[in-house]
Amino acid sequence: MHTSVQYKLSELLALNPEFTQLSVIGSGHINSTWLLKNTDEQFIVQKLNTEVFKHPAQLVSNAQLIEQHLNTKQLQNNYPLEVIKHIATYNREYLIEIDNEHYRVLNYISNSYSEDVIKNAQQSEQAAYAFGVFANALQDFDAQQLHTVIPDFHNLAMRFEQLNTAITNNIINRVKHCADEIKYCLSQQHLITELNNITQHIPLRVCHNDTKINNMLFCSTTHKAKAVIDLDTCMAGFWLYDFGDMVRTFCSPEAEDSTNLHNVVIRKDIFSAIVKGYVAPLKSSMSTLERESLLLGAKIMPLMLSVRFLTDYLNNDVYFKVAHADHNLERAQNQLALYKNILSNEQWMHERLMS
Ligand code: ADP
Ligand code: GN1
Ligand code: MG
Repeated sequence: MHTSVQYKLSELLALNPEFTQLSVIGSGHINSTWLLKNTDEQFIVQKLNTEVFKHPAQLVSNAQLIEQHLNTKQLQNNYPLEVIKHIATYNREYLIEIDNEHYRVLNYISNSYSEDVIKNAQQSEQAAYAFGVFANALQDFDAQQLHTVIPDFHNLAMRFEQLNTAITNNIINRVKHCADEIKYCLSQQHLITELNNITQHIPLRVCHNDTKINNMLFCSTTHKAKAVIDLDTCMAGFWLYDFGDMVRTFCSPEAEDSTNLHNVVIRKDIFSAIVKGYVAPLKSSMSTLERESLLLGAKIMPLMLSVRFLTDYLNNDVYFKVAHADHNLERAQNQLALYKNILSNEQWMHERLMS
């Protein structure tokens, strides 16, 4: 972060800029996040990616409405996790504009850590339980209040359309490098129909929509789940998306961009722990069909991310942050390996989910 921005931010937070230290934190693909330390205070500062989030004020408004809802639950002893709170500037602004960039400040959850790869089944059950508790706490939240921050975010048909457009445009001639991956993705479009058929019969929910493992904070002392973070994509949706994204990001022993593809597999103990943790707080609200639909989510999410990573690779890496030229292609290959492994374990997963 540029020193002049650091100065301005400190001033807006009524902190002495001389004592402000910023360090990059986390590994998110969209926003930029820093830990701000100032003598004995700590905050999270985020620069919002306004290419992705075109209306940052709407994003902050959504997150604040959810924050208020969860705070109320917490006061009633109905929400056992910590709530991420927005911090206002001295002039009571929650969205900060400096040099045409948008920032927001959040309370820092101390004594916590996030993971990019789940270590064991206990951690998996903890995180899944916390995402389930979060979903349960939002059951009486009116989804109409939320702005659609990214239209069609989990619309699989639209994601395929975007891939087809990128293939047609082929702006930097990369189609030839991923012809097999494209062909395979396009052969899986029957999932669009399966999704449309099932979603006609299950309720629309308020979803987190980005339940990847590094959007959970764990307590450094007890290792229990401590807080659900990254509420940027909270919108109406189906629980199958949140379940599917947990399966996608918890189950493989390899990171999302690992090229060690033979090891990109579903760890069965981790999957069982997700089912146990997530279903417990939601069981009484879920029909058999909705529970069954969760398995479709486990297929949809890795396929959708393969399609999104491939699309971005073809579009010259304009959406997800990349560290090198083939990064998005490698992510897509990783997600396809996971998707294929899920297909080969589908029957076992179904039995485990419904048992
Ligand atoms: P992104 O949108 O880029 O994914 P996140 O909101 O997920 O950003 O934050 C990135 C990382 O920063 C998280 O994975 C976590 O390690 C850390 N982090 C974010 N918010 C907090 C917080 N309130 N307290 C402590 N750490 C946090
Ligand atoms: C992005 O911001 P982050 O890293 O938590 C993306 C998700 C993807 C994920 C893949 C707004 O999440 O949809 O599933 O990368 N967020 C947005 O790792 O597109
Ligand atoms: Mg994140």
